[in-house]
Amino acid sequence: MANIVVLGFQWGDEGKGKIVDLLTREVQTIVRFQGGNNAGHTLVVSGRTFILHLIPSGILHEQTRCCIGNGVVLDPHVFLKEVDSLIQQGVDVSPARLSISPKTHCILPYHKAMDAAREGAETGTKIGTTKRGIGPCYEDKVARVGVRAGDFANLALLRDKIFHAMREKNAILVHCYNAEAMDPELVYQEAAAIAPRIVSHLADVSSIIQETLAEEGSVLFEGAQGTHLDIDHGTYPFVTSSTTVAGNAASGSGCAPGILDRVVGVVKAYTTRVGEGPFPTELNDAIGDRLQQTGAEFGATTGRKRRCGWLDMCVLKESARLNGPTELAITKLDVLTGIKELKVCVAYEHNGRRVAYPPQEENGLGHVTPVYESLPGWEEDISHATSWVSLPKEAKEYIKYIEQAMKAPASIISVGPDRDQTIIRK
Ligand code: 2SA
Ligand code: GDP
Ligand code: MG
Repeated sequence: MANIVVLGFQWGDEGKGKIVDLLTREVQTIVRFQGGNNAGHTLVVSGRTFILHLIPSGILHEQTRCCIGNGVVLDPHVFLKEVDSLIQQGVDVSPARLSISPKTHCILPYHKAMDAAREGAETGTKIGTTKRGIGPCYEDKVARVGVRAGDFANLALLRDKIFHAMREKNAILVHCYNAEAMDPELVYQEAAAIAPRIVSHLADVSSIIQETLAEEGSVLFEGAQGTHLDIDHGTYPFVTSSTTVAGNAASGSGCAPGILDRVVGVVKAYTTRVGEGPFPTELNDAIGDRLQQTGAEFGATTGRKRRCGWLDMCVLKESARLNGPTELAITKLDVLTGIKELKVCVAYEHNGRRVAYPPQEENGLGHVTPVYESLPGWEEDISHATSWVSLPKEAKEYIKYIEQAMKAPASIISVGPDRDQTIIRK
């Protein structure tokens, strides 16, 4: 029994939700350890589509216990909406199956107001956030004025914390952004009204992990966003506000790093990005449009069109360096069908030198020129391929190229959104 970390190796939306759903068969417990409802994981099961933002993608498997770890930021109203929508679809989301760590920080309406005000401001850097209040909530956590899920069990404490945090927030909203002040009593009343439901899901996630291991079970740690959106290692400042790399699977859920056995790097067969920020292999041409349309590249949370481009091995090799993948899951290979010449970025020209990894200074990726190699494409429809041998020679070469550059085997190859459109290599 191995514990598995599943991570996005590009800028998010690699298809992590589908891969988590597949690997869930091998585990008993699933934990989300960072991010919040900025994530959007799409799962297609026998033609039915589920989009999950906060609740771990493993929830669709009845035998699993799903946890929201301390490293997540949780919007309690969105959480309950997602719970209700899953109940309507016949999924068991009772507290016995779905737990929230009391240490998880909560996104409240003033966090969303701050996010929207900053993104709408004329000055400052526009990040292209999802406007879900993610950054402001993590700011409060680090500033030690955050409201945690456990506080919903103590309404007097909850009220005090909301009033304290909002004094500063209202001053900023009004004086810096010319926005309306918010009423702390109203924010508190709305939170208090849902407190009993939130409290019913509180559980010690760290202990659940330990219990799973003690019973010889295993745990899957579900990443959100992607390595190059990491607050430290991503394309700062065009990043999300959490640590998205493998190391955080342990601290964001409350376990020791030594228990992480497998790291599965999810790699989309081309590159996409939503929001602002540098993207060296971006294609603003007919091939870019083709990838966007064939791949149905729209944000699962905001519906924004995703920017599309060629595969970037410099970005991927850095992800391998940061996360140490034991294996890869390569997704959306079917989307490349019919493109005669597939370009892959193998290095960058940067300040007159050729480099193999992203330059580390701020906006380094904004000042590189990609160096490409070409690989032959294939014409055959691969969306029903279920075995390695049934893939066209060129598709196999493309996969082998990625494996060699990243020094990790591709154990899963995805050729369509459905659970069944998958090649598992033993
Ligand atoms: P935020 O809201 O503060 O985390 O935004 C900061 C940057 O992080 C990017 N980001 C994402 N990029 C890709 N996918 C994400 N999830 C959704 C999805 C996105 C959507 O699955 O499609 O629907 O738009 C995600 N979440 C955050 C964001 O674009 C900013 O660049
Ligand atoms: P995540 O955020 O990494 O979980 O990815 P998203 O769910 O935001 O985006 C991935 C999209 O690609 C979803 O709409 C999936 O249903 C879809 N998808 C996943 N794997 C494949 C695949 O192999 N081929 C195709 N065509 N679509 C896929
Ligand atoms: Mg997504």
